[in-house]
Formats: sequence, C-alpha cells, structure tokens
Amino acid sequence: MIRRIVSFSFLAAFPLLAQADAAADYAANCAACHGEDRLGGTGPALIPETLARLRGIEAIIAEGRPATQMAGFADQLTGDRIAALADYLQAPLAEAPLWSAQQMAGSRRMNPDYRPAPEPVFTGDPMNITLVVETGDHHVSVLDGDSFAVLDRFATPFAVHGGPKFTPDGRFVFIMSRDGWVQKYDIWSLQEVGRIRAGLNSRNIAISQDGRWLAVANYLPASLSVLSTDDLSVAQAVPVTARDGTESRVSAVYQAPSRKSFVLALKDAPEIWEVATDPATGAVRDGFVPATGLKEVPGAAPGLFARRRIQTEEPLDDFFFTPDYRNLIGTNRQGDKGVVVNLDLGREIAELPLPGMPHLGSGITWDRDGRKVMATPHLNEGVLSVIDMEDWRLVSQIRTDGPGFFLRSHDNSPYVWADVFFGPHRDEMHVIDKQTLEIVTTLAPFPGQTFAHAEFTRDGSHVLVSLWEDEGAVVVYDAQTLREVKRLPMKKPSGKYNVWNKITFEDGTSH
Ligand code: DHE
Repeated sequence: MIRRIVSFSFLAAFPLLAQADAAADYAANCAACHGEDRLGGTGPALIPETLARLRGIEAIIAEGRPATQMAGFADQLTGDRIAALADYLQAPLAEAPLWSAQQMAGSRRMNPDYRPAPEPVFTGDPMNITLVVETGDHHVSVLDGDSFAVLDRFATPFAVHGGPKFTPDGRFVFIMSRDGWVQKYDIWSLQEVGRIRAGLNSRNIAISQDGRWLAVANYLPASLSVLSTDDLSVAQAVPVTARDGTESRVSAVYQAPSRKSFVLALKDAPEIWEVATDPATGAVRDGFVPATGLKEVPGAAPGLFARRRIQTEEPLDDFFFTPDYRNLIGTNRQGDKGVVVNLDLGREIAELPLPGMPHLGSGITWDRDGRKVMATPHLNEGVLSVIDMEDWRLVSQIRTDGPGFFLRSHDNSPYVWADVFFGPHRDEMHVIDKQTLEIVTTLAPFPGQTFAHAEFTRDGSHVLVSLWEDEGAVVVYDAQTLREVKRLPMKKPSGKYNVWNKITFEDGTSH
C-alpha cells in the first residue's frame, strides 16, 4: 500500500483563525513602529498601496532589512505565522482612512536647529548644485556640480519618489515620499527646515510659478493637498470628486508656470483638473468655479485655488506638456495610445499612435531641422517614439535594447541619454544623436547591473548616471567625449536633479 504523506498546515486550513492570529501578531510585534492602523509611525505604512511594489515581504519579516531598524522575526514567529502576517499586511484596510487638514497640521515638525544662512555656506555655484536621491538608505546627497564634491548628505523620509521641486530662486527644495511626507531643505544652509505628512499614500508634488504653494497628489485619501512653501502649513485639503460623484485618486500633479496653475491627472474619472495658483487667473479664466473653503486660506484672495474641469473620453494617466503649456499629451490606462488635450480649448484635439505604454512623464523636447520634437520611452517595448510637436506626426521609432524609463538631454548637448531600465540589457545607457536619431554609442560599464537615469550639469558639460544598486555609484561623464571622469560611491542612487536645469525648465529635462 502506498502511504500518502500529507503536509498539514493548521493556519492554511482555517483562514479566519489565521487572520485573527495575524492581527494579534501585528499588534504585538509591528504596531509600535508601523502604527496600530498600519499607516506608519517611525516605520513606513504597511498597506497594499505601498507594499505592492515590494518583493519578498515574508523574507523581510523573517530576516529584517539591513541598515534599518527593521529586525527579523524568524526566531519568534513560525513560517506559517509569517505567511499569514504577510497576507494580513497586503489586505486592504477595512475602511478608507481619513487624513484631515488638522491631522496633517498635527504631523508638521519644524527643525528647531534650523538657522537660515544669509548666503550659501559653501563656495561653489549654488545654481549648479545637483541632488542625488539615494533610495538604498533613504538619503539625499548634495553635489557641487563643478567639483562633484559631496557638500552634505541628509536623511529623507522612507521611499522618496518623483522629482524634488525647487523654489524659483533655487534656494529651497521639497522632497516627497510615497508615504506622503514632504520635506523642506535649505540648500544655502545645507539644513532641513521641516517636514509634514500631507497624505497617507502620495504620488508626487508640484510648486507654483511664484514659489508660494506646493501641491501634493494623493491616492490616500483621494485628494490634493496644498501647502504653504514658507512654513509647510496646510493651505487647502481638496477632496477630489468627479462631476458624476466618483471619488478619484490623483495620479499626478504638474506645475504649469506660464498658466499660473497646477494640472491634475485624475486616476479614476475621465477628467483633468486645472487649479489656479494666482487669484487673477482664478477669477478671470472662463470656466473656473470657486473652490470651497477659500476663506480658510490665510491671506488668499478670491479665485486662488479655483478649479476648472476638462472632460476626456477616458481617464488619462501620466502627462507630457508642450513647452508653452497650451497642450498636454496623456496616455490611457491600457497604455495603447496618446491623447493631445488643448488646455485653452479644454478638449481633446488629436490622438497619437503610441502603443507599448509610453512613459510620457519622462518625455523631453529639442529642436530638429527647425522644428520642435518630443521623445518618450515605452515601459513595455524597447523603443523611443519621436513626435513632431507642430503636427503630432510620429517622426521615428528608435529601436533600443529594451524598454527604458528615463530620458535626458541639454540645450548644449547634441545627444539624448536613454536608459534600458528593464530586461537583460538593464546595464546599458544609449547615447542618441538628436539630429540623425541614431544610437551613437552604448555605455555599459557595469555588466549585469542596472545603469539608469542621467542628469546634466548646469552648462551641459557633464552627465551624471546612476549605478542603481545597493552598493552603487554616480558615474560622471564628459558630455562631449563621452569619457568617464569620476565615480562617486552611493547607496542605490535613483534620480538626480540639477538646480539650474530644473528651475529654468531646460528642454532636455522632464518636468
Ligand atoms: Fe516614478 C517620476 C509615476 C514607478 C522612479 N514617477 C515619476 C512621476 C510620476 C511617476 C507621475 C513624475 C513625478 C514628478 O517628478 O513630479 N512611477 C510612477 C508610476 O506610476 C510607477 C510606474 C508605478 C508606481 O509604483 O508608482 C512608477 N518610479 C517608479 C519606480 O519603480 C522607480 C523606478 C523607482 C522608485 O523610486 O519608485 C521610479 N519616478 C521615479 C523617478 C522619478 C519618477 C526617479 C523622477 C524622474 C525625473 O527625472 O524627474
């Protein structure tokens, strides 16, 4: 007789018991750092919205995370209980959490040691500072763009995402984490000014043309938060509800400086919102309606933060703006086409053949044969689409060695730098001629390791590229000869941001 050996897991057989045990295990072992409500404390939030991006949750619970305060629990919890705990963390919260303006205000912490310096405390060019986000240990390095010396290295909130935003004079910078923390840092003084939790799960930030307001796009709660850049106080907490009553998450918010407005991509409704950041714009622009709660904004004139809705055929994610901010290109959820929306007319005016999930947020523009073109990578296809900005014609599709994430160029450079972020060639950076649209060379100094995201110095003379690994580096290239000139060790460096290129809205950088 053949005896069948059955492996029996008590917890797997009784899922409700497993859930109750997981909740108790969470309360006993995790709540002190991650919050009783799983929304974060000294440790990050443990909710599906943030954990979806994380691989190996069970292994992290069992072994902990190096270089953090997260200890391993393999000695205290069995494998079954760790698995049940991982499932518990990935289950949605029973109720959508609230995060009111008062709760936001309560989270605000200003640095008591901050002393604003009357002039930069370093000798280099403050306009040629480049910030490097190091996601490996949640820090930012402040680089002198001429000498590439590290002037400061400061701790950020957990999991910074998206580009930091600089005040128009380049002095202050705002950095956002996926858990909704916004940090203000003074580049002249090399000091943190303060931080506030503006959302529970946030997407990105944008700064108004006058540098007074910072908008935060949130998934949780489905809202836009507006902060005063001066002291991080809450100016507005705007719940985002579409015309038909649908509550919508905000995929992203963008600054449209020449329009004196913010433009919002709504995730769950076929609408784009434009929000005034200047009372005059809000009061006079046809189609604007006054936002609620204006009286709560200290010193705000009527019309500030007034809102306009633009109806689209389907929800559009991820925007690229023409340099004059009259048109935007958005992509639909399936990522199989691009739609041009004219912000003055308030409607769609063209469709673009952009299959393969274009990553429009990384789009850049340049002049070619006297015409303005834009290029975007695609997240599902090894191709860069180049589009004529006057007639929306697809000029070319440049074949690459795999799907890319980021593009960069500079007015003073003849080249576009395009990474191959996904697949077996993720160790490659293509350098492409802006006129011939041919790949001139492919740099791959670290075989098998991710080599991605380029940024130019102020004058375009050098390019900085991330070796995007735990024990990574920023590699500095001469932008003309394409020779390596320096290697700076960094902890999983991701994005890099040059003050001048960002505040001047340099064509070659994504905004
Ligand atoms: Fe990003 C920018 C959305 C995943 C690193 N990313 C942006 C922006 C948006 C966006 C809307 C523009 C914001 C800005 O700068 O104001 N990102 C998304 C997604 O929807 C996506 C695909 C899924 C998600 O989980 O949110 C996504 N992004 C990632 C990553 O996995 C990356 C590679 C690693 C990480 O840190 O999360 C990543 N995103 C970045 C970076 C920028 C960015 C470095 C800024 C690019 C720049 O040069 O300006």
